[in-house]
Amino acid sequence: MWLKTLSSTAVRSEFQRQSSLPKLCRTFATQLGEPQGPTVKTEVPGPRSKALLKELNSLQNAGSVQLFADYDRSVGNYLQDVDGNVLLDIYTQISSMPLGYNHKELLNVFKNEHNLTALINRPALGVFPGEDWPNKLQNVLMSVAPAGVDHVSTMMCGSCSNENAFKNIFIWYQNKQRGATSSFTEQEIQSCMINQAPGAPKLSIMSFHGAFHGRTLGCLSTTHSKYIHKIDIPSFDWPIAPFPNYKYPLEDNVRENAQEDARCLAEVESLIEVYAKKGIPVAGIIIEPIQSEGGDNEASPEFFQSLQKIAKKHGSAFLMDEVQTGGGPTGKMWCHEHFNLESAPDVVTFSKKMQLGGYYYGGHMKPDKPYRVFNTWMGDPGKLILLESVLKVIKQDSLLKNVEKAGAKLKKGLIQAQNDYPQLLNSTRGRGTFLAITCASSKLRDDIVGALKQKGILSGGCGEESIRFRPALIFQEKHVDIFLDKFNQVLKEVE
Ligand code: PSZ
Repeated sequence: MWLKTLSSTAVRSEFQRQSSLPKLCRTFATQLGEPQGPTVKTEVPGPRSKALLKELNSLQNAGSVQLFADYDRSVGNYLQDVDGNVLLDIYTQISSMPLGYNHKELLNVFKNEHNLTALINRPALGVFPGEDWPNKLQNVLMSVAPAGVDHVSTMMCGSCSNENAFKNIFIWYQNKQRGATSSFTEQEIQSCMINQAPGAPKLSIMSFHGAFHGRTLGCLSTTHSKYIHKIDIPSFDWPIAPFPNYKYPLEDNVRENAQEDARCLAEVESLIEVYAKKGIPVAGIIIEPIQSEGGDNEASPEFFQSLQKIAKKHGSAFLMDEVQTGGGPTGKMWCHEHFNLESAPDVVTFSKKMQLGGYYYGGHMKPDKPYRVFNTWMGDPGKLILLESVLKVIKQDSLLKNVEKAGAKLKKGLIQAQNDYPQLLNSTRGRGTFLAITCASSKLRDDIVGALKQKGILSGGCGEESIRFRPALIFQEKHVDIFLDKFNQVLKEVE
């Protein structure tokens, strides 16, 4: 009908040309192998990306968009953009693609009709789960659960997982206070409805400076990486402790860094006491095993061990946010497995590489009544089926070993680059391929990330001055070579 409104035949024939183009020319990733290396045909973003950006900007603020991708033609470690540029992707959709683009196993998942029905008939899992849901949770999510946690609740995204984990912690904390009487008082029931104590108690979640735990309203009170995430949004008065700020290389600064741990831990304990006195007790402590958005800040296993002890001593739940670190990029399924904790964290949240959000928790944290942690979808079986295949490939192809191997080579290359250009780079750090390097300034970091993109490498920044490495688990030594070659070209140029 709307075609009739196109008056000129020229416009009509252009429309027909464009609409037939993709059908005639389209080659899908299924027919393509992974490219040998990046190819850059235009500046990035190119003209087609820029035109689409204009279109999108008329509908929303699209200022964060870097380029438009052609997901039909992206393969493995390579993302193809709409201008035909092929980029080696070491950022992978903010660290959320475990097997890269269009992995064969994942393309096959929905060829199975049973799986397809799970995708189409998205259930409200809290009320009408499918017959195989308990079995899938057991065989997929619980098969990779961190040792010592035997429960799981699925959610939609990272923020949603932390948000609900906080609620779960508050419920647990209040039930502890009630002791044997698990029923609510009339006063609690009445007061919670008007946001007042005792039904809506003053409780807090302790977080760390530099942390990122999501942008939803509760999570945002524990996020402290960039002001733009927080400004104009009301926040809870919850305690914020210092996160260790280490000197590198670690092996040359053992004593100073141990002192730094002690300083931060003392502050944690003092803040717990201050907030207890203020009448806002710390019900839980949330921490990332490596602060990701905040700049890939690491803390030692000893720091985490002591922090867990402090949490236990004060009756606060210990929540590990593995949204970015989880799913294998550090060489273990969960980064906190590197820390040798004396017992499991009370709660571990996940999302990103795990395909769906959620949190693992110990049985002691299980809410006592239904409907207390609840929403419509409570996760997505379609994503769990994808995760099932992801985990199968991780095992079959020994991808955690691959991460260690590729990561070791990448780390060695970064250390070499920092030794070659000490005026530009320092503080190479991280585990597996979850690595970062600090640049001499914010501007230099942005220049390097920008120049890498023009050479066909899609990387990302974190913190003020760092470049972070977040390749897929299928990133191999040959990809490291390609990256290091381009990286060294860029360093020569910006020197
Ligand atoms: O700017 C943003 O909103 C970004 S950039 C990277 C993230 C978010 N990461 C998400 C994230 C995370 O890294 C950690 C440690 N915890 C929670 C989240 C929130 O996950 P999403 O974005 O899925 O809500």
